[in-house]
Amino acid sequence: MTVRMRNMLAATLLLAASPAFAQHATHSPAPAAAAPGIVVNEPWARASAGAARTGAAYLTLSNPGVDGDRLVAATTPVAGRVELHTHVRDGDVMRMRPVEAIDIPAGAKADLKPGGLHIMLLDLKAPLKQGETFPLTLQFEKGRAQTVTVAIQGAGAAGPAEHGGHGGHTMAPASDTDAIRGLMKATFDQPDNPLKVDPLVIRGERAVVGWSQGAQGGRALLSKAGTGKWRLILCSGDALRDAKFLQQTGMSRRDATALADAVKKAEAGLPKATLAQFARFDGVVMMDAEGNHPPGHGPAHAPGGSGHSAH
Ligand SMILES: [Cu+2]
Repeated sequence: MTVRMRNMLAATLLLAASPAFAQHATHSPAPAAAAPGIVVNEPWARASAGAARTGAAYLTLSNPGVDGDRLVAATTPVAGRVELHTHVRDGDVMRMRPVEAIDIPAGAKADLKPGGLHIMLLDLKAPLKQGETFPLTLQFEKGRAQTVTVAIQGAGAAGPAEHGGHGGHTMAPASDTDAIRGLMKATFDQPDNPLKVDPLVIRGERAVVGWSQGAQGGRALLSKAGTGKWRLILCSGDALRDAKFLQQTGMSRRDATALADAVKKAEAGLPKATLAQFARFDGVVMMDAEGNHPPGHGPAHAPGGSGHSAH
């Protein structure tokens, strides 16, 4: 993950400056066109994470007619490829699997939502940015194709209403745990390569989390000092179990020791493989105040090389 995370962060900055996506921002977020046949409601997508080349779109398909129909394909200019996916349980992990079509029986509806059926966007041409929109064309087996405008919500959004307009509620202030997990996921999670954040150790205004993503892993140091809002300070490996290192990040010796001890205690029962995964993150990658990797920052990320896709 070292090289990948570094590149992901660096690529985010590059892509953020790319105008390729701006054209889609001009589409007004009009409600889905009403066409005979299937009614499409609340198309939305999550902002893509970092330089992830994948995203997912969600919506509700209602069939007021007397004949069943099926969504058989979708296309969008923002993605090189689009697939229809579902999630299937594999042990205690949810995995995505392509499906040939999504059934919308007569008088019924199909809900495409996180953790279930979704429209998978592959080979994204630019990151999906919160607040922007993009067109998505849906092909039905019987009804005519419809193009809808997909609104991009925050990376951690759970549904289309989170950002208002539909009487949606404002999320209650999350607990520290939820806030940290949400931040980590918003930064690094990918639809087809979910990030696992565990264990999560909080001591005062600092936190150390272990994370794993596929075969990769590491630890992250977070702080809410000053603003009261959790932010990522740096990513590293075993250094974040080390009181001396923590002290170098600006903690008092006492706090650093307490945090390091708490991390060791929280990780005591973990399988060796997991600990080895956390240790795999070599070096230290500093984040700026927004949790982004600073451009051109020091030797920590210099040898990353190019051409590594985050996907
Ligand atoms: Cu998928």
